[in-house]
Amino acid sequence: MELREQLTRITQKRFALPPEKCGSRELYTALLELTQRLTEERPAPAVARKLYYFSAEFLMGKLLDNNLLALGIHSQVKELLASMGKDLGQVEEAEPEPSLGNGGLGRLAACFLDSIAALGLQGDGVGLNYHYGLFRQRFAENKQLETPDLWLEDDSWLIPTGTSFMVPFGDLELKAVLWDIAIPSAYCDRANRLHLFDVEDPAQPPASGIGFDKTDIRHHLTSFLYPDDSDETGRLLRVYQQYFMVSAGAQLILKELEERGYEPNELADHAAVQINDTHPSMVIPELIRLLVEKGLSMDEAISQVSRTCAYTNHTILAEALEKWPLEFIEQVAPQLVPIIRELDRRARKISDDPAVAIVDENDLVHMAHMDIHYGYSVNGVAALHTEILKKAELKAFYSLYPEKFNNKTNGVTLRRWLEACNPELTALIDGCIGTDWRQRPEKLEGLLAFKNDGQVLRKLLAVKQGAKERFCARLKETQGVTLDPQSIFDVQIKRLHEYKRQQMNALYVIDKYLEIKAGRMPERPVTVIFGAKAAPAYVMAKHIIHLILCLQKLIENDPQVRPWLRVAMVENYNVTWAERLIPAADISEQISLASKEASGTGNMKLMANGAVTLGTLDGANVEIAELVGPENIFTFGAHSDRVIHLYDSKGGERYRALDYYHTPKVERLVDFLLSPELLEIGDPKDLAALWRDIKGKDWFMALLDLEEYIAVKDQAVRQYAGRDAWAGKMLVNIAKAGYFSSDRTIRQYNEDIWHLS
Ligand code: 26Q
Repeated sequence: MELREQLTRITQKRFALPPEKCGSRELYTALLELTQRLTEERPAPAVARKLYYFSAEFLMGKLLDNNLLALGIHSQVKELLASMGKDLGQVEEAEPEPSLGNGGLGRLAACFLDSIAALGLQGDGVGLNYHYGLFRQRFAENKQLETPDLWLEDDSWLIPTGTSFMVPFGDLELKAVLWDIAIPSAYCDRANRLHLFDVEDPAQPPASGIGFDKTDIRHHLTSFLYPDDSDETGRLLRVYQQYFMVSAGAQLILKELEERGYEPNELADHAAVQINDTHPSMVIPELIRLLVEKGLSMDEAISQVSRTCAYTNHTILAEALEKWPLEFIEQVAPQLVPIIRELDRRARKISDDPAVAIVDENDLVHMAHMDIHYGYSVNGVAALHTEILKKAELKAFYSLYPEKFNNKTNGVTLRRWLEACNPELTALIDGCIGTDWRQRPEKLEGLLAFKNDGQVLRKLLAVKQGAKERFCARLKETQGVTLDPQSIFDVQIKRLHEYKRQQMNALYVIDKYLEIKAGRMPERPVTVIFGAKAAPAYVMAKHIIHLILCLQKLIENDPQVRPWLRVAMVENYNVTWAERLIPAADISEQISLASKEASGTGNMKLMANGAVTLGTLDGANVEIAELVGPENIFTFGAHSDRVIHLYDSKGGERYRALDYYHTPKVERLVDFLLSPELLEIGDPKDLAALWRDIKGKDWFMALLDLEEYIAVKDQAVRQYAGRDAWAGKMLVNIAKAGYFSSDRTIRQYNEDIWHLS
């Protein structure tokens, strides 16, 4: 049936209207239904071994655009709507964004699902159907306020499956109801699934506010996505969530194994489980428990599970490595306690080093340790990160199991992060090198042939300019902020965390402000754009947001500075904003303290859209620098070895913020936090707390790298003026971004870890 006819049938049936008479909301719902139907017709890929990607977060972003592209009907639908006087972009505005993730880890899981499907591999995601996604952020009085994000509507991408499993907790039993989101493959006529479990009787949303009764597990288990580890509340509920997810997921695996005609003692041959950080780690003892229930001996069960499960580490921040009190597990899933103790006992036979114990002397269960002993693969997410794991954080494990350790440098799906979010750049690339790069992203290197082609370079600059103008229009419309699209867009977009050092960028802004006040103008006007949410209980992160918003206000009201320097913080930064901002960025800020950012993935998206990185040699920045060469990236800052040495109490040369504060330049910048200008705008208490912290502690060493950062950024601003040379840098960055396609990453996971086909 023709598309027009299908769409008409749906709108007539639902709204008794032809599509021409429908508004965006109705058209969105109709296209949702149409897309769902077309996807449902697609079979799953079928091979001997099936992957289950377990993750507490899947930050999917809007799906309509992505799915229309994957189904190959995007341009048809766009034209069809246009013929009715409708705009697909406008229709997409009606779609709520499912924000079932905090940041990098959740978005990586979403990119991976896209790539697994694109490559035609058989692999499903397993997670939770949170009713509230990540909170919505609003700014009032230069501070962050959180409001609930109720993303679920009657019409959504969730497909009811009719499947459910009983999950036995210590004090109650709950039914886990399975909902699916279809993941259509971009290149073959198949679809995988994202399985999201929910409680049977979820609580109705309260009339207002974000709070709820955290002890009402039965109704609230899936209410809420945890806004990362800096939020200490409801830790027990988090353990309930984790067990609910893995128990239902493990039961699903064993049910599918049986349906595919295999025995429980063949699990490892037919299933692979990837554990995305430690949040799903209890899947290991749970699978062992279920296999023993099905008649396997403990030895057999452990052997099967150890050849099924593989673990990905995403962090080296000690405070983010999960350790749960055994008594929590005793309450939530007492049936796992003897299994965990047995796993610990066996691990202690392999090594008596307390550093590798699963249950420590304080009866804390180290989730990562369980994964490493009883998983067959341990991977980091960028080359440097994996090396640090092997040499430092997980050194004791590396000497026990060197063969388990491997690196899988992260990647991003260029279908969303280039084709969909930047069709203008995509068209320019296609015009230069054809369209094969979609399935062979390394072919983007063909662009290097155009490095000295003035016409292509000018087109590239024009594409960037267009994206900047669209972003400005959008920001004006939504936040009433007017920016100058001719200025340099210097963009730092990521969760707010001290180690990511947005505070250092704020100190750069202060430096520029003072320079301009003294009559020294930058080579070209600069707009420093931030997008960041702070975990609601992360006090210092909120102080940093406050500082940035105060600087924004200060400069906005200063006619002398305003033409040369602007600060803009985008409210409620999320996937949808990222899709608008990334095409518009000139400079990509990746300035974490070396050794602290496991990989970063925003760095890859920005690079693919022609932003030039200004970064430390941290995470995947190291690999970006190697690929593009020193003339196409701006690097600065202490190297990871030195940083690790400065943290090492045995090193004798510990970092002292005060030593760096007491230089004429740095002192002036830091003290500006307590200047009359800022105190007039901001909250003196918050500014003073941040000032004290930076001066007295500065745990993530912003002052260590500050002066070099300012110098290198000034250099980038100067180089921007040479437009052709800058466009050459942009082109090289795009050309080299193919390596960071998540298709490459997933091929490597499959070849080295999953062996699905
Ligand atoms: C832990 C305990 C209790 C509650 C929450 C959490 C929690 C939640 C989320 C801990 C960590 C996270 C998220 C981590 C994360 O996003 N890590 C990022 O992963 C990316 C993908 O690999 C990397 O690119 C980033 O460098 C890394 O910071």
